[in-house]
Order: sequence, then C-alpha cells, then structure tokens
Amino acid sequence: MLIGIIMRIDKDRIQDKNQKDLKSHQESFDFLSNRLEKNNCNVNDIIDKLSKFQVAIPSWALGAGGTRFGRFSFQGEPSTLEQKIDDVGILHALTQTAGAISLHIPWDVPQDYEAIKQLAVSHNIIFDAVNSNTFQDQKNAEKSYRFGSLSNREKTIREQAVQHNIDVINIGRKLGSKSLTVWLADGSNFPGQNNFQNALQHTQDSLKNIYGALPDDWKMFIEYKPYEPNFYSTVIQDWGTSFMLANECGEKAYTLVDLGHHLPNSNIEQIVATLMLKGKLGGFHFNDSKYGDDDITVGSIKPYTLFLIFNELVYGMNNNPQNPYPAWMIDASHNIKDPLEDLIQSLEAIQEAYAKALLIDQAQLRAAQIENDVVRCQEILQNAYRTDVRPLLQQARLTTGGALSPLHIYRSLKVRENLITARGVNSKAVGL
Ligand code: LRH
Ligand code: MN
Repeated sequence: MLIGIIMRIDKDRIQDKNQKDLKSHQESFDFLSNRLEKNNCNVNDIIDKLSKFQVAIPSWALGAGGTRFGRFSFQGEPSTLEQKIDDVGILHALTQTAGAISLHIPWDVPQDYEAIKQLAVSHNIIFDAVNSNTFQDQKNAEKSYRFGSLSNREKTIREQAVQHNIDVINIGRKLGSKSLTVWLADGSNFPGQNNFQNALQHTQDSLKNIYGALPDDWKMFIEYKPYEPNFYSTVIQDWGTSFMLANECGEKAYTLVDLGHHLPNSNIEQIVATLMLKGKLGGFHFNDSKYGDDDITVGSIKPYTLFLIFNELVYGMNNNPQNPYPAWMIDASHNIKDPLEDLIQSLEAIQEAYAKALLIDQAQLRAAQIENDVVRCQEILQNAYRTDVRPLLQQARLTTGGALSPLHIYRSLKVRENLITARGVNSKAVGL
C-alpha cells in the first residue's frame, strides 16, 4: 500500500477485500430495497444522493487532539500538509464521501501550491472552506489578540486581523477553495471587562471589510459559539448574532452551525429550519457533545438529534431554493481514538442520519401535521429513524468504488501500522 512517499489505498485492494462481504450485502440490500420500494421510496434516488454527499475533513483533526490537561499523541500522525492530504485521501478511498479537505491558516500554509493541488487531484479531493485564525498570536506578530481581534478596541489590531483574513482568502483562491470560515474567540472573562456594543460594532465593521475582499463567487461563513476560550461573554455567541452580522455584510455571507456550539438542550434543528427559511444557512461543522464543545465522534451521543437536523435539511433542500446547498464539514478532536478510525465513524453517522431522513415521507408528515395528528407525526419520523439503512450506505460506497466496511478494511490493511512505518512513531500533526 506504500506507493513512494504517498500513502494510497488503490481501488483494486478495496474491491478484493469487499469480495467476502458481497453476498451478505446483496441479500440485506435486496431485502431492504424491496421493503422501501413497497413504501414508495425511490431507493436509486437515495443511493444517488448518498453518493454525491461529500463531507470536508478538517486538516486540524488528523492528529491526536488534547485538552489543557494534556495530549496523548498518536503514532504515524501527518506532520506535513502533504501527509494530511494523504490521510484524507485514505478516508476518501475507503468511504467515497470525504472528497474535500478544509485547511486552517496558518497551521496549513502550502509551500508549493501546484504540487499540493496535484496531490489533492490525485486523491480525488478538493479544497473546501479555508479557516482564519485570530484566536492565537502568530510568531513575530506585531499585535496580540489577547483582548480580541476583529472586535478589539485598538484599530491597528482590528486591521491586523482583517488583513490576516484577506491573506487567508488569497491562499484559498490559489487552491481553488470557494469559501472562508470566520470563527472568533473574541469576548470577555469577567463582567465589566468589555463594552458589548463597541465590541459588536467593531466586529461588524471588520467583517464588512473582510467581506469587501471576498471574490464574487465566494461565500463567507460566520461561525458562532456561546463560550470558550472566553468564559463570560463571546461577541458572536449565538445563531442570531451570526445571522444579523451575515445580513449586515451581504448576500455572500452566511451562518455556520457547529453542532457543539450550543448551550445544553438548544433546539438545533429549529435553528437550521429558521436559517434555511431565511436563506442564510451556509454550512455545518459536524461533531457531537454531551456537555460543552467536546468535538467528539458525530452521532456518538445524540444520534436522534442529528436525524432531526437532517429532517429539516431534507425539507429545506426540497422547499427553500433561497438557501444555497450547504457546506458539509466535520470539526472534531480526537483525544483517545485513532483519528482516521474516528473520522470513518463520523462519516458513517452523518450518512446514516441523512439516509434515514431521506426515508421520511414528507408529504405524509405534512398531512399529519395539518390534521394535528401528533402521534402519526411521531410515528412517521420514528419509523424512518428505526430503519437500519446501513445496506443503503454500503451500496452507495460499492457503486462508487469504496469499501463495504471501511473500518474493517482500514484495520485489515494495517493502514495505521503502515503510516507509523512510513512516518515514524513520533511524527506529530500541527493543529489543535
Ligand atoms: C472553534 C472551532 C472553529 C475552529 C476551531 C478549530 O471551537 O469550532 O471551527 O476554528 O474549532
Ligand atoms: Mn467549528
């Protein structure tokens, strides 16, 4: 599997490994398809939608993450941008649904743009949103972001942060990216520390300056978060603030929903419905959490919520032409699991939630809602949720050259062992 310095899993190896599971897959797929077709489900349409559904992998989640209490490195981590693209290539070869990488600047500044673009093409992946970083001070940076960046009370610091975002756009343009994600850590740790109105006004003006530098065919995603690293206030704390700022900027600005950026028991599916109705849902950072911004495996804690979110997305994609096709990205951090295995599980959970939502008979649901038949509404949703859709995901992967069981093949091909052999036990990824 080692081809020169590039780590790659070629399709033939995967097809070989699929052989032993083909018969049982065909049986469970045929059984499920017959049952779904009887319920007027267009199985081919679902397979087609799953095959086209591509999720961007965050470049900062290919190594072991950590917390302030420590970090347990993972062997064979990608220590260069090239190796990060290789790892996304491995994920995409196995799952056929990881066809994009989302870079974080300055953690992933390319040295040789042409070489990087060719490597990505060779793995059949594209560059999704580029992420700016004004939550850390860069080496030899003139001004510090200790007390904020785009919201800072000092004009020169705001200008430095605006210029950084413009530099990130220019890096993205050279790679063929079409969107910028702005997440601000800006806020305060104590009452009285910040003048909320000035901080918000500065942020709005700074975002407008960045927006002014956005190419015509680009989008700007404004990511909100209630707290961390500031623990009293965050300037862009919730969807409403992001929505307001996006409207202030213009039609190319949208709200980005990171699932971990909500206070406990927030109704995220309602936020998604609202943003789609208003044509301002730009995209997602998929992950899961039990407490805070835990950034753990998608669908590992609240899979039903993820399903309900996809129900609103399917409804919105069918009924809200005013909202563009959302950007799908994962934003996770792996403290104890192999990052690639964790991402394979997250990709599976996302596809599963989408497939289950596609089984919902939206017309029947609408009819039951109009009749206020609450029980029937619930039954329609839960029938879809209780359906084991994994044969549909496997069929989508099979028809696109992927693995019937990505995790099994990842392990049976000893990918991690090969990565360690090629990169050494101490190679460390730059990122969170
Ligand atoms: C902030 C965030 C943001 C990224 C960072 C790595 O919590 O979700 O999307 O910039 O994680
Ligand atoms: Mn995020």
